[in-house]
Order: sequence, then structure tokens, then C-alpha cells
Amino acid sequence: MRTQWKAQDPERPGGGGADVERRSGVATRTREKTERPPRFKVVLFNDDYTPMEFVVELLENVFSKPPAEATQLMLQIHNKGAGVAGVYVLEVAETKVSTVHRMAEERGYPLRAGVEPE
Ligand code: TYC
Repeated sequence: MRTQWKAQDPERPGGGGADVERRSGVATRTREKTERPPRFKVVLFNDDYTPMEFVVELLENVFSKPPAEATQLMLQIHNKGAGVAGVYVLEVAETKVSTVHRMAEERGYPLRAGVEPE
């Protein structure tokens, strides 16, 4: 039977997981629930030169949209000026934007995408 426990020991009776800070004299308790990381929208912008088929292909291959949904979304961006291609944690959203810009530039298209908080 253990009778000596370090303050942060996860096996310490009544302690551990939601550890109590004892050194400062202020009782604080860390949250047991993990915060959901913030999400970011990847927005695609309309332009007059990028072919519709290329935007549909991007929405299918980079944003994993089924073909019918990709076509609808492309038309919505075409008609309204912009649209949300997907929602991701920041690092993934930024990578999607880089991929869109690289693929468009490779073909000489001016397509632009951006990230904004959800
Ligand atoms: N407006 C383009 C065209 O008529 C199509 C297009 C749609 C371009 C969506 C960009 O994000 C875009 N060829």
C-alpha cells in the first residue's frame, strides 16, 4: 500500500486527473474537459477566368465534396461572389488554401481562397 503521494501523481487518492495546485495557497482546479479547437472556414472567391470544371474538380478532390454538391457549390460561388468550401482547424484550413492557390497557379488561373474564423 502506497502512503507517499506526489501532488501531481495521477494515482493519488482524490487528486491526479483534476489536479489541485497546493503551492500557491489558491485552490485552483484544471478543467477535465478538453476544449474543442477553434474552426476556420475556407472561403473560395469568384473570378471571371477560372473554368467552372476546374472549381468543381477542386471541390471534389481537395474538399471531398460529392460531385452534385461540388457543382451546386461552384454555382453558388459563381452567382454570389464567394462560398464556404469547408470548415477545419487552422493548420488544415491554411493547407487547403495553399493547395488551392498552388493548383490554380500551376494552370494559370487567378482563383483565390482565404481563411476566416467560423
Ligand atoms: N466565374 C467563373 C466562370 O464563369 C467560375 C468560377 C466559379 C470561378 C467559382 C471561381 O470560385 C469560383 N468561369
